[in-house]
Amino acid sequence: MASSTALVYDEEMTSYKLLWDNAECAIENPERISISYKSLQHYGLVERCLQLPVREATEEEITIIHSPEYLEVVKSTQTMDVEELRKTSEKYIAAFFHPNSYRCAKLSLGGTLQLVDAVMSGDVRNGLALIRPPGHHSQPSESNGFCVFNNVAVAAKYAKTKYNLQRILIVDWDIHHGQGIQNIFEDDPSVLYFSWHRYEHGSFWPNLRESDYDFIGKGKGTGYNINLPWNQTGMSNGDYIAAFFHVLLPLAFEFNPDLVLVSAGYDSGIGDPEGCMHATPECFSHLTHLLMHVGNGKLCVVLEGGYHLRSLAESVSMTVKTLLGDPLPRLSGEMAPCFSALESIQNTRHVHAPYWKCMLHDETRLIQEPSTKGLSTAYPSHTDASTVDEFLENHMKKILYAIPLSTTCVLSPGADTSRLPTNVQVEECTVPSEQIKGAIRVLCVGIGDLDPKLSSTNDGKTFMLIISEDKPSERVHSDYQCFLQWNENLGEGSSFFYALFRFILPLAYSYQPDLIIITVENNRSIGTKDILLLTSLLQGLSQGAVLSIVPESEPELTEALCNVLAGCHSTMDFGPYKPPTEECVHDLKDEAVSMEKEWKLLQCFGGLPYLLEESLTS
Ligand code: X5A
Ligand code: ZN
Repeated sequence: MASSTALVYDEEMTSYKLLWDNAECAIENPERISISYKSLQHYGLVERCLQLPVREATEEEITIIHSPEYLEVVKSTQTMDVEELRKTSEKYIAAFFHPNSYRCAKLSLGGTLQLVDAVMSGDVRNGLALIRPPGHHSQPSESNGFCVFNNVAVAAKYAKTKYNLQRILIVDWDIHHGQGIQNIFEDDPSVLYFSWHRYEHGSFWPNLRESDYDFIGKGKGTGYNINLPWNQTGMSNGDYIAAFFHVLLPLAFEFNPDLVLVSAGYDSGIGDPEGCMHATPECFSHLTHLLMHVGNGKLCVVLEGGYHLRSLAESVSMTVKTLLGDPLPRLSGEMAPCFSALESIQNTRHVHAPYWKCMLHDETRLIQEPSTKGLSTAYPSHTDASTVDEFLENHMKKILYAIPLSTTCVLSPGADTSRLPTNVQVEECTVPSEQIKGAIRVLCVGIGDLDPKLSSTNDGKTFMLIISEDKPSERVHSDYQCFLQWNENLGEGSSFFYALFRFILPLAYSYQPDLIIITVENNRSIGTKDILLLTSLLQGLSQGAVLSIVPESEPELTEALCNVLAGCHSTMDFGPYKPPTEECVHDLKDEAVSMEKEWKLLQCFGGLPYLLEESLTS
């Protein structure tokens, strides 16, 4: 199994630029990728990646999506003078051509296809293409929004044909709606397209009615186009992570793609003059980490927008660092979605509920009159770019402290160690780790029947989450304790996704532990793969500090867990999707509703969030 990460970059893609005055287009400049590449060098990430050369996409590849007539137009720009270039550019919306545009667009697309080939052939596990021009706005016969060829859309069709793939997931975290990708795949159920975007009820570019949450695809593709419009600026880490937990991830795991492509625009990050959002660079580590678990880990991250140079460069670096398997920095900021984000999430969930088994038993209500409707979103026009530079300078220092991490496996004397990964240290006694003593907040996840009184404290220093077949008869009510009833006979691996994404992870991210202890009892009620997935995802919290305690009677689980803890992922096939039962969903909802005031990422359950109920009664 390939363990490496590919990086696609070529300086030649800096060889085109805007040749006349145009404030709208000026932000898409060559420095975007050269400075990002410098940042990757600065963090020592370039040499850790497999560096892939770019190549020109062939005409045949370009015309997988684009019309021959449009290809001829783009080709003809090579020999134009500035006046002709300007005239041609004006035929399209927010587009500009340079004599080198055609060459760079071919390299940009070719580079994307190189990445797809490296991932699909198994040469690498995942990778990032640092390219320009971007692609997601481009239409079959139109340049749009700085995009010439639709890199990700071509890549999806190319991969489907060449590798005979059944399903591809495209995650578009750029802050603009990738209307090009939406148009191309709107009636295609083999490509699930997810996009969040600044929308403000249609007042933000590209101002399309069909970017709203209720555009869900057409014909056979109905239900396979997921729009999550942001109706306010200033969305932060808590909003993005809530969108992943409550919208994207449950659907992505049900969809079970063979390949994940990310239209990775970093204009959704802090300081960006287009997005005006507040997500900090490490947020992209977490988004990346979560997506690394979808399908079989085949993940291609392809640059789209991103116009604040420092923010872009830091976010790109955090993405690559995560692709390489480094421990994640803690996600900063308040782990609570804002009210407007909750409304958007709820509406998107509502319109998709009829099409997805994982939402079969959800009670979702449509919010017809979002609180932001008719309001002009008054945001401080632009946060000063240099203020953001300063902020990022400090912020990155704070989050990038190095924690030397290794994995230790403690076994009873004489136990068989031959099947453990070689980078795991084996010890024969219990280690009262310094990390445990020093930890401020410990999340204990007990799988199987456990006596909650054993480890229960109510001082906030420990949180006890028990996943077992039966609810305990005697129950202590506490903000730091909860029970999740989950039954083995519901089958291995399938329906547990629901509990994982909609409950366990939101809770864990809200609590923000420094250390996670997972204990597995003999009478566990969830499957081996469930435990592995849970462990791997929880590693994204607590900078990777996870301690697992497994009964000696489970050598296979021990071996597999050691692999996960040591960062040697293996592909996990969960088999056909089985939806959660109605009982489980209702049970989980009750639990979530009782805890959402304290652990705010749990909001988004069922009906109206408590905030609204409060505002209605007052
Ligand atoms: C790729 C991308 C944005 C175009 C904005 C035009 N394009 N106002 O981020
Ligand atoms: Zn964008």
